[in-house]
Amino acid sequence: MIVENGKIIHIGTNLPEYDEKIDLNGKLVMARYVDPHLHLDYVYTLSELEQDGAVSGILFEAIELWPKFKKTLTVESVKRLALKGIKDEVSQGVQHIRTHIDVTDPKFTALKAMLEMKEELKDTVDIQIVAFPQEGMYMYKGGRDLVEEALKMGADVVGGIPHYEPAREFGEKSVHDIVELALKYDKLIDVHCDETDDPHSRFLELLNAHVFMEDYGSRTTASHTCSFGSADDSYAFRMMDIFKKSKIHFISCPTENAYLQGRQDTYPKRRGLTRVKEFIASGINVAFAKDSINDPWYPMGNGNMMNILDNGIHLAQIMSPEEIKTNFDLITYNDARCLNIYDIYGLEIGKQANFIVLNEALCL
Ligand code: 17E
Ligand code: FE2
Repeated sequence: MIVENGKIIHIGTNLPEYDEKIDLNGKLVMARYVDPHLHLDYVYTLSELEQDGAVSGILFEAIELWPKFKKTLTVESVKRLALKGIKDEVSQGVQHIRTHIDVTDPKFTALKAMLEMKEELKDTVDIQIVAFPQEGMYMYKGGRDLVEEALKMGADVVGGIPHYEPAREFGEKSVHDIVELALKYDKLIDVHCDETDDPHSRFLELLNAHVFMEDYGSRTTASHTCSFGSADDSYAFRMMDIFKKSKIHFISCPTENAYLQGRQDTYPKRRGLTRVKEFIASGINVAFAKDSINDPWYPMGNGNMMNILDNGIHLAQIMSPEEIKTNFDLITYNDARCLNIYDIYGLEIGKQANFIVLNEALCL
């Protein structure tokens, strides 16, 4: 590979002589890891803020606990803990992070911290910020307007959490708001969508229909979509036809949702995963993400994307010889598509010369 001015200009075996040569001794050069969904304002808050996390392990309990944590945050504390999380990830090969930052806070403490960090760390890691209303656009008074303000302050992506709104109608209203705000401010969309086992939670259907009609699917991601894993097959396959048409992206957080979902099932217990295998088979873009490191939702975690991939391919049952060939894409190329950075990303001529080198050679 020949690199010039930060770009890959040549790939092959018969390369011309060049000024500086680095021999990697047969090690494996890989496209950089991408973590497309991480809550950097939450990382390490569980241990460091000395509060209790969700005892039940149920998502909604953790959301109810969060305001107690949030009250104690300062710009400095968010930056200190987020930096720990970023170091965990960057030291293990992650060079792009999309982070959901809670903006249901009229002081925007976490957002201010993250906007500063994005700028300060821009030579080390690329950070996309989602304006995420953790406590809801309507469940939290004025939540929708706080999202709009966060976009004006510099957030890159519109977030939402329709399944947490107090009634279906308000969840639907929030989906309309999300798309309208994205169009108004020319932002990407990434929604915490149907993060529940309830098969009647169908905000994904509305989000997808909306972005399909606006021709905005390739700039939209639906995160979690756990309930789609509980949906009836005839409904699911009909929906997948329309996902394909809209070009919407999906992000699954396999370790997080395996931990959080299925909690009110006795047996059989659901795995909390969306239909990763079927999305791949249907040509719908799906990527894996971490979601949490040591927060009220999830006590464990580190920045190792290979751990996410390992767990994810087990839970999604994607290990046939054909599937294994594209498994790495779930923490690299597919994630870059969600982030809309495909024009600069990847081991190809003309792309940014950022990549990782693994010690082990790959045996296929
Ligand atoms: N917030 C949320 O709504 N869902 C999650 N899985 C996390 C935060 C980690
Ligand atoms: Fe999340």
